[in-house]
Amino acid sequence: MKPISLIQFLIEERRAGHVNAELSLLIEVVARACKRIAVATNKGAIGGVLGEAGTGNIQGEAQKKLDVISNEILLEANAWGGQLAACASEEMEDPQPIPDMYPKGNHLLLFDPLDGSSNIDVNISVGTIFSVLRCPDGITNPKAEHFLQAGTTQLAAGYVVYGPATVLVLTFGHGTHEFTLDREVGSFILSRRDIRIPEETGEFAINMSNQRHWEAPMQRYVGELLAGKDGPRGRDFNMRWVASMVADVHRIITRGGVFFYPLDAKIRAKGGKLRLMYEANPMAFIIEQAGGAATTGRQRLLELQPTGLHQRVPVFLGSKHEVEVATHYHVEADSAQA
Ligand code: FDP
Repeated sequence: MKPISLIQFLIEERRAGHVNAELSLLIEVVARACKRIAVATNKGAIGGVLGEAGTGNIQGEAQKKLDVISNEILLEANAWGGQLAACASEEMEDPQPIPDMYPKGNHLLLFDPLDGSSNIDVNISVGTIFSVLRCPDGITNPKAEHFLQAGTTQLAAGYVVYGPATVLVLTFGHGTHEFTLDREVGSFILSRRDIRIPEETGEFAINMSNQRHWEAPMQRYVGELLAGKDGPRGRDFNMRWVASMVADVHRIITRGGVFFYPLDAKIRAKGGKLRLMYEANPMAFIIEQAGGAATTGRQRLLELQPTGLHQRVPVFLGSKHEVEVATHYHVEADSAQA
């Protein structure tokens, strides 16, 4: 079969009425920026891009040089295209308006420019996560409040993993599709159409070092997985934890599994570890479109009404059955306490 490039795929999606010209152009621009980030990450030490930037982001986390470089690449690529009203990023406190010298569009773009960046110096996969929303009607200078839309309203979401291969996974709400970067040709080529995540799985991902801080229902759920064949679940489970969310999610998209970043006593005051608007929501959209499930442990992630641009939430996502079991344990424990 002849390879299908991202551009061809986007034209097909336009013909099918799944995207309009403006959104399809926006995705092309984001994909092009991600190719530049792939080049920067691939250069590693010889590109002089590893190590700390010596600055902190708005969440008080140390920024890596590549966090800053990736953020600038995405902002610069998206400023002039005419599809956006504003961008928001993990690396910036407030949304960045489109400079007055460029035409404005009616989309809002949110991104985590380099997720898992604490892994970059040790040559483990990192990635970019993005989400596209519609700019509310009549708003020409969007502020943070205009981005606070539930995940169900996302027009598109995607991530790019910079791993042994550079891979883009994308949804417009009509299935989840994967594209692999052909480095010689310089284009993303469709490698999997309409991905389906198996509903059952024997593989889970969680940072076990937080176990003593978890809530009781999480202790119960993971305790049962660890008990394996002899426990109440009656089967053995295997654990995989990359500590780069994009890489963990990509494994789930490829062979099933579940990923948890639950609430724990250490992060309770912050609301969770992962960011709703540019990590949890786009991943939840991608996972649901591939037949998986995504919750906060208590409710469907995509239905959560955001209260802040950098809001953090607990995240449970992946193979449907396991997400449902873990969520059920939390809901059951809450109602027993009520
Ligand atoms: P990072 O801080 O390196 O960007 O998004 C945050 C994230 O990585 C996820 O990719 C990853 O799953 C998680 O944090 C790991 O955090 P901990 O090591 O604190 O568990």
